[in-house]
Amino acid sequence: MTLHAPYDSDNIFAKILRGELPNVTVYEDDVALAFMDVFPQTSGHTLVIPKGVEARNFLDMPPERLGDYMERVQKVANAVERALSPDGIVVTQFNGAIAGQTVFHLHFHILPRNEGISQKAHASGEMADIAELESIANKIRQAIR
Ligand code: DGP
Repeated sequence: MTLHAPYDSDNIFAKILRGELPNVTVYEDDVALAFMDVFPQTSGHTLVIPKGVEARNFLDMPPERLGDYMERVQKVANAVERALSPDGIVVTQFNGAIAGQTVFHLHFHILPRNEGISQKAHASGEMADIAELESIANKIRQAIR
């Protein structure tokens, strides 16, 4: 998929937003939905996606919508920090397949990092155990402020 292309409303995250696919939600309001990544690179890997906008990537996002969305990304990152007390947090985002993007609805990754525990490969491997994701999500939900 190229960097510039029409928005595909059948992408996985659009389906999650329409309630057509399940997700383990940690936060939702009228601006953004945050949920657990089912192919987590680290324990607590969370995604934050904007609602009500057809943005494939960061470059597509209407600038006037960016501030509210980034505020939600920070809100969830702070909740992840409070809930899981990692040694560090990666906040990252990919634009275009060559850059590593695999789902073409804008999203930021929040990856808790801990000393001595390496990060798994991106968007690959085994799907996580949903009960385990629910347990982590519950901690993050309680830490949202
Ligand atoms: P990216 O490659 O930056 O587009 O990241 C897409 C992420 O989405 C990747 O870390 C794996 C994750 N992912 C793929 N399919 C699903 C899904 O159906 N549900 C959830 N929760 N995450 C998904």
